[in-house]
Amino acid sequence: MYNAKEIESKWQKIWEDGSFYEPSDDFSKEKKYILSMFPYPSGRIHMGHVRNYAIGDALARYYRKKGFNVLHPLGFDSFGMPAENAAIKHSIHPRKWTYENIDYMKKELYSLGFSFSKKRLLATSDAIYTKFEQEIFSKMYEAGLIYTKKAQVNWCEHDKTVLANEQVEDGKCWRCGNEVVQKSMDGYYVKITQYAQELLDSLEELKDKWPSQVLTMQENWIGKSKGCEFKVKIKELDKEFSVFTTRADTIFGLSYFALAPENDIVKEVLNTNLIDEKAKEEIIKLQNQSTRTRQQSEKIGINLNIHAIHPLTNEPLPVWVANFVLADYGSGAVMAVPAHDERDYEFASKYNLNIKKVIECENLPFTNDGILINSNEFNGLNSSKARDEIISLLSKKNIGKEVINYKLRDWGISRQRYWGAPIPIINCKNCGKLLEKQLPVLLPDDVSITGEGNPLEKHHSFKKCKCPKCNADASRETDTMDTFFQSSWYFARFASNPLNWDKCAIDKEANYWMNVDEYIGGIEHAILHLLYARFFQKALRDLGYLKYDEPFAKLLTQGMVLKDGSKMSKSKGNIVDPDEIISKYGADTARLFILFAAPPQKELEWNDSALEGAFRFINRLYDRALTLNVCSFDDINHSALAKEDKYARLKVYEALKKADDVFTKTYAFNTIIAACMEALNALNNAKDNKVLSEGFAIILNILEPIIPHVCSELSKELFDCANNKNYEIKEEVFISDELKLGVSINGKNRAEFIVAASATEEEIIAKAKEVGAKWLEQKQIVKEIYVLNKLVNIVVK
Ligand code: ANZ
Ligand code: ZN
Repeated sequence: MYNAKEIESKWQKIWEDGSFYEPSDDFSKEKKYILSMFPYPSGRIHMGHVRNYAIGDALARYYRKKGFNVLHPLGFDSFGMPAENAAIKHSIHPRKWTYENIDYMKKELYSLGFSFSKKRLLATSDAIYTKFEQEIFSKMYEAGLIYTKKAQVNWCEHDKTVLANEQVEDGKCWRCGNEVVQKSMDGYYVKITQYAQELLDSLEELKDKWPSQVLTMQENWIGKSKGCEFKVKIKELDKEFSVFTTRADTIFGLSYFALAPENDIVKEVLNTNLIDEKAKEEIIKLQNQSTRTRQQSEKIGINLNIHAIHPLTNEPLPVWVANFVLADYGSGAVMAVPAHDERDYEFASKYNLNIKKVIECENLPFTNDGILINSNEFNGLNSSKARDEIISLLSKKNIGKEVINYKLRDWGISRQRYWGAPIPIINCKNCGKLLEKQLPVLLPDDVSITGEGNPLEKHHSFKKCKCPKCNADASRETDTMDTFFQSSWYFARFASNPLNWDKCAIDKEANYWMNVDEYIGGIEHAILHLLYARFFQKALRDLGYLKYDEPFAKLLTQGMVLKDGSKMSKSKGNIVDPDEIISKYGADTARLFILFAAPPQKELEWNDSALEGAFRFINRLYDRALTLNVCSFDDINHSALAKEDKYARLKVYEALKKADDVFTKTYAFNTIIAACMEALNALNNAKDNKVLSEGFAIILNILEPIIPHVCSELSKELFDCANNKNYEIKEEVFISDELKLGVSINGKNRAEFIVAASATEEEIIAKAKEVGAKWLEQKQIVKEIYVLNKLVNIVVK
């Protein structure tokens, strides 16, 4: 009887003791670097993890079997907020919480038989990881790739703390319910915008290797737009401001200007009597809202009671402040053309502003390109031509110029929290900001985490230090880094020899292993993580750490695991715990179910009966295998076999043929599993011992990456070997005694027919004409061509 527990713990021990899953340092071998995104140590693994790692493990085991040198590491993305939340809620130290979770999850993952390298296991909160992360930070800082600037953060006045976006609920603090305000604070920024164009250009390299949807998301996030920036003068103040537009062709439809609440002109107006107190209060309220809140609420505006001069018609136009204008895009000011822009239209309708049609159209707003009307000398031009001409007119007049804008913003990495990698900077009142010389700068353990303020700020000694330059009393930076900083280079760290991990951030061996050949993870990381990692790769290349331009050669985004139609989550109470599945059915059943239930890219609906089906299949495979009378099968005489045996072989080799395609291209593991099931059914009717032995050897070989324990066990039992050889396709299996051929007339497929494989060409053509007689009536045959083993092509007049 199949005993999953016994078999699985036996094989896990064999694999572990034999260090089977450590990559070799024979760099002459062809390599495959298979990486599933590393988990956050939240406490227990969930079905999403099982799916993610079952896919990666199947690929890793497949390539090992094919003779590749395989790197398949695992780590933990172990800094971040949940550890601090646990500290606040359960008064447990974040470090303790994190490392206990890691220990537990490690056990869970190993109990699934995943073939991770043990020597490369890392947690990003390890001191040694922090040390080299701070080194990378320092190199970037020196290269000008990291800088500081003032920026808006969410601030709770009651808790005296900065809040992450997800800690702001309906504009209120998640802990105390106080209204959240925007506060300007110094922060550290990574100059990812310096690489905007390259990040866009090299998406080309990833075409057909990454899901196209992800490429589009990256492209939109970078958001390149070509447009025009021009200046306008204000009538009532001796001031001007710039606007950015991608639609210079609609300039004659301009009917008002809209400014971001942060625009300098708005601040200027707040100091005058041009608007009343009530209007001023409303503006300040807008300024205190986060960009997110502003964008989620309806369009709101306040008339500033000033006018700006249209650059071509000299008409004075009203200037408003509006919540939909972004402070940090373009110049934080919009030339509003309500007839041809949705947002402007909504806004103008609400506040009764002028709407002027300047592109030929039926209904407003009309936002496409078209033919210009009501636009003086530009009437009749199409939009694209008009844009060029209007931009060149504006630049001739010295009012404007062509500019390229990116939506991509520099990446703010300062977090005012404890459980993160400290930013290695010292602030000296004489010398300014200086890099720490002694790395790593580690977190003190004796902190009290209450949710109020930044624990590092309040610590008795962490801040105290001497300036490395003038030796004056100085203070250590208390910001820690965004956890995305850690996940932006872990893959390069894995690629370095662990024996060098205490010597450098990334060693030379990394260039052998990089890039990641197969990267597997959730679609939720389609934008930020992948973009930051791509940026890091390029920056690390320019800093001399690595050679390649792109970190992930291929990307597979796995679908979600659902139950009753919605994502499995604790809050919905629809979690299925992998541990329970493993203890009831075993790891192989869990792996088989998850890879069989749906193609990996698609959503997977949980199904208890399919899980039991997977278990039954393994049982059948096991029971049947042990009844075999195994013999050597090198010399099967195919043509002498009985019909059932031939058919069984055909099914076995069909599965084998499909396997390469599945593991290297389509990842449709469900289809290869189905093919093995079919083959196994066919083998039920087979009688020949050689055929049966061969069939089981091949099926166990194909399925080993998916259900490794039971396949290893049976291979050992039956064949006394690891059964990891490469079975060759035997063409004779596919040649049947009969041929199925097509008849095509003037290139159109018309019919099919069957002839004996021994038939001559003449006989075949004669038969084809007979079958195709209906289409040959009253036609003259010009040509007859027999395409070997495929079809007869008849050309008629
Ligand atoms: C006039 C106009 C007319 C516009 C029209 C669009 C349609 P993309 O293409 O996404 O880059 N814009 C400029 N700065 C902005 C800001 N800080 N906040 C919000 N919107 C801003 O968007 C460029 C367009 O977005 C610009 O072109 C501008 O509106 C608006 F029929 O100018 B347009
Ligand atoms: Zn100093």
